[in-house]
Amino acid sequence: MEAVAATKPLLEVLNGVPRSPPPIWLMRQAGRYLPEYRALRAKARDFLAFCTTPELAAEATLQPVRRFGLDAAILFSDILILPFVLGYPVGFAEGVGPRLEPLTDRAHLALLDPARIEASFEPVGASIREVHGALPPNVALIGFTGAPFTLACYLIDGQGGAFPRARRMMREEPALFADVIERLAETAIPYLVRQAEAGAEALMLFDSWAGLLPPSLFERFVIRPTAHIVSGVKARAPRHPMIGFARGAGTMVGPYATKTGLDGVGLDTATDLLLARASIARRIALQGNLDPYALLTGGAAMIEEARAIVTALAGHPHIFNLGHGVLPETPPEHVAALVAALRGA
Ligand code: 1CP
Repeated sequence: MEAVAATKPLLEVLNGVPRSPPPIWLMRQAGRYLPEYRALRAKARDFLAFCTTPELAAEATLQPVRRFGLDAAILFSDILILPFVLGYPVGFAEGVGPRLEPLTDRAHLALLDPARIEASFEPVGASIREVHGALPPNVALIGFTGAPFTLACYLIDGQGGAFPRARRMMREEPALFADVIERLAETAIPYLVRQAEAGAEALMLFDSWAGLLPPSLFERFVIRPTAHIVSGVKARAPRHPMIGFARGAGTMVGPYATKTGLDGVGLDTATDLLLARASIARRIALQGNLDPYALLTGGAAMIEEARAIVTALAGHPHIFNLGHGVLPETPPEHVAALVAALRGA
């Protein structure tokens, strides 16, 4: 596998070296708030077709990098593309979100077929290769998937929300729930390794609903499977840094960073940076955590909040980001102003 160049600012920080100003990218940096995205999106039949057509996915990935000069591109895809690649019935309702057949039993579990990765990975690989070839030399490409717990939530409930079915299953049918988590962890490993082989230079796990769990279950369904994925990926792609984002981790963010082997940890909007910094080893990069609503509103208050984040993490390896994704109503000019202010322009 091609060695990862450590000269890109994002990769340097993930190797534990602080940089000033910090590298910048934004979760959901591609999307509906960009007019060029809306124009591109209109060319695809539906969201799944958009994600699995390499020319379209590659172009959507590159748009925000081109417009704002960000330090990272994140593959345009979705966390639910992993179950889709495994053969699970996954759909997206236009303008609403994911709609899946709710996973209720072992017959559904069998629809997450590890043998399918080999044959079905290719549109993802082709998108990554296309982006990799077109990126400016200082910009790193991030590949990703959903972490097992968050994917289990969408699979078991069939859609976003408060995930009552998943939260009952983990207590009422613990063996089935544990097997779902295990299957998702086992398949995330080759899915991420293949992304690395295709040209992704850093790998990220989104655990957007981790904050639903009490500490003992967070340990079991977030930390343990994440640690398993990290060691499995690193056995085959040891030079590819990994970032985890366990939204809502709260006081579990320290154990999440320490026990998983991750190289970087995403912090959500509610995280106190000084507390997080005190509980996380200096070698682990911290990513975050501007409130997406500060970006939506823009102006002097946004710049002030962004600078306070940079100050709080000065001297620690820091990747500037939001605490959650860009909101669709965000004026693109606010992103340009944020990047300019952070780069000292
Ligand atoms: O109509 C459209 O254009 C579809 C909207 C959309 C987009 C733009 C969805 C459906 N997914 C995406 C892209 C996406 N999703 C990316 C692309 C790269 C980028 O960041 O620029 C990424 C990284 C994701 C990850 C994702 N999907 C997460 C984790 C991050 C987070 O926001 O917490 C989650 C939870 C999803 C599920 C999902 N997919 C789409 C929607 C609307 C949702 C959330 C639905 C819900 O919970 O109700």
